[in-house]
Amino acid sequence: MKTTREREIIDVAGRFPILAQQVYGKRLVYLDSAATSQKPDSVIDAISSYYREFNANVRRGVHALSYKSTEAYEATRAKVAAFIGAEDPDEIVFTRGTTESINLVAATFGNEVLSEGDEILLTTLEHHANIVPWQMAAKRTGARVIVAPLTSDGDVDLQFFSRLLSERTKIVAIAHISNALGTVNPVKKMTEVAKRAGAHVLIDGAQAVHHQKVDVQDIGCDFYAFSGHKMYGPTGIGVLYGRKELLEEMPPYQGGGDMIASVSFEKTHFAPPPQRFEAGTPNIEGVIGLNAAIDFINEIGFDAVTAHESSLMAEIEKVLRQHDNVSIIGNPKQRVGAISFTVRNAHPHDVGTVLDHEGIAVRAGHHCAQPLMRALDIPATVRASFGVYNSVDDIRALGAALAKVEELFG
Ligand code: C6P
Repeated sequence: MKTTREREIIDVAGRFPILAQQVYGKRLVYLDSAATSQKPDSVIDAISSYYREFNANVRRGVHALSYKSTEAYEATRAKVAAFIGAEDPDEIVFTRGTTESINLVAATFGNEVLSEGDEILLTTLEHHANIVPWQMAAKRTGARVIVAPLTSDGDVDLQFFSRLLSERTKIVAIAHISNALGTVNPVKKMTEVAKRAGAHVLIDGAQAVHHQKVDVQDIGCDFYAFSGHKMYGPTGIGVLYGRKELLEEMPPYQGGGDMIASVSFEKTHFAPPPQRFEAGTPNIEGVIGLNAAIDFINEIGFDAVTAHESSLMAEIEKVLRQHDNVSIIGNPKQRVGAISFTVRNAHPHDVGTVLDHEGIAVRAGHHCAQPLMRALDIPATVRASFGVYNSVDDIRALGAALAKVEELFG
């Protein structure tokens, strides 16, 4: 017998047309949402109706279609602000994704505040997108990157983190949730201690905004970055939240159309934020799709999302523990959305391939977190990650397929 909640979520799964297919003659079980989520019909339809009904450039035209697209574009900014608890829609900058959001901050704010001898504090579990832009900023400015280690359970060592903070720390950049281990960082607490030390804080929320309610004002961070495609929205659209007074002081990231107040060959005056950071024709269809993705999440509600996903996490931990040859990587205090494991005698890529032939999509590799893999002393893991459309049946299918993996590599 299925519980009411399971039935509800199965209904949600029906809104994702891609999930109705079979692969290799098996029911598709999609457990790779941390790489990119699937898209509900409402997101697909919103993008389609934009192109069918009101495709026009934004903020430029003096015609009906352009008014309509501009209105939809700016309405999404307000919707995103409400979604993450920002005070003002002008604190929302549309980017290509988390990677571009972090690069924007590192290249503009980073250049302004960092100088020789300053420090940028990261943690061991960061995605490359929250490492490389800071290394580049450090190289430009003479600052250096320092790293807070993890405990043996895969949590950030908070005492060590606090000890690394000093008057030299200008920027702290931390993941809200690890894409590789699912570790949830206590970002509010970490922000509080970082701020007390005088640092500015950026949070990489790529794996968080769709799993739990995020309130940037409650967290107290200066910047918060995330991607549309991991939260049931389209690829190529992302968000940078920045506190207004900081965005106002920051120089532009790219120059071009629509980010200026006036241009002459002698001098250009830049537009105020957020336009200052949105040079060129933006990803309008992406913004329209993101709007529909937020509606989709709000319709389900975070209470239902977190209840469903924590029951999936409990089930997957139980199922993985039933396999003697499977080792779960890390045992963090709170794990959300993703879990990594290895199988004795089998390379993660081989495990991924066998699972694929059973219809199960997972990610195998270093998950763009090579320093984390090095710290864990493993080359790679198999990662199962999920979204609202997954069910306990999906987890059981993974368990049955793992039995085949063990048989093959036992
Ligand atoms: N992680 C994964 O399979 P983009 O590519 O810009 O949308 O997101 C980058 C990024 C930044 N931070 C975290 C914590 C992430 O998980 C990701 C993307 C995917 O884990 C693709 S590598």
